[in-house]
Amino acid sequence: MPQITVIEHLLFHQKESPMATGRFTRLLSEMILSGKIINQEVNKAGLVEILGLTGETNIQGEKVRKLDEFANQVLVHRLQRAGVLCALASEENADLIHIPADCPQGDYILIFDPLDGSSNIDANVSIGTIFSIFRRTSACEEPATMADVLQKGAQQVAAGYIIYGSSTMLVYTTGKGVHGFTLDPSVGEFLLSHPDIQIPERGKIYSANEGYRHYWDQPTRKAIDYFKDPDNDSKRVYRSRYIGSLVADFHRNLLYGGVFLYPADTKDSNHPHGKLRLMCEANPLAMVVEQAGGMATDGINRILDIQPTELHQRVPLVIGSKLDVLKVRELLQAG
Ligand code: AHM
Ligand code: MG
Repeated sequence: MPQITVIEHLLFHQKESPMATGRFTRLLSEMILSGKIINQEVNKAGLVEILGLTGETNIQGEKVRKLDEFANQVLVHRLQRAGVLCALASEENADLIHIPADCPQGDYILIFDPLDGSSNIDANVSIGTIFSIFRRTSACEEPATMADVLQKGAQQVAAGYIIYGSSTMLVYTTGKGVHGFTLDPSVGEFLLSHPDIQIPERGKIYSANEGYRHYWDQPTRKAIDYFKDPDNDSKRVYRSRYIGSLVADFHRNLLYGGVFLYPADTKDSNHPHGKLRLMCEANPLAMVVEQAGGMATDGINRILDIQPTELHQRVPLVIGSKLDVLKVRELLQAG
């Protein structure tokens, strides 16, 4: 396969993609550079005790930051100054992040989870950066408002993630299929390694935190039991795989086929709608999975059709192979 970088790939497909404007390419370039910088730090995570603990001052006299704070700062700093955004929103920040007055503005909005799954860092488990891109809806003269940001996922113009794993990959879509690029550390470029990813129509894997079974409602328990039942109508017992790092669980199921579920539970009073966030986790992965031929619902409704009412709203998530997501919906509707 010829070695095609992600930017070359975007430019090659310029004619088909309304997203391949210079401004979008600039936005993606900044995401890529930020991802490479974060990747470098993630790779050093195991050295934290040698190099200095978080909150302490390291040997260069600098404060050592937690990796998720570091990732957030890199993304905010670089993207605020890229000249293509009118606002950003991060899982780590309660409010919208505006563009400084001395920086040029654009009309894109970036919503992201800087380092999803970061509680797994110390165990050397794959983690990732998830991103979602919208265009503002109001006129460009005024500062962007929350109304510009609270758009349905169906309005996303691009979405994807960078996974920091055994290799580092960028997976993204602009609404014309899903493409995966693997970072070649020897040249520092993301090279096309997974063109036009398609998720199998039915998978062999289910992914859910079954430790919470006691806190699920009865229909949810029944839906999960389906995947373990040798007499189910698909006549297959699914494998259980749950890393507890959404990007890693999602990425595996995207490539191998399967369904990931994070339902509502009564374990945590903060989670009557599950734990995952609509805007920075569910929406971008829903766009990716649909573009790959899969589905994403809150159990019943399409994720991309949910009208957000607040930035950090949570949503139950059932995402993956089409027939598996449909089966969960059928079982939940049956009650
Ligand atoms: P985070 O954004 O604070 O890292 O939390 C989200 C993570 C997801 O990566 C993962 O799917 C989920 O939390 C795991 O939660 P649990 O430990 O409740 O199964
Ligand atoms: Mg997260």
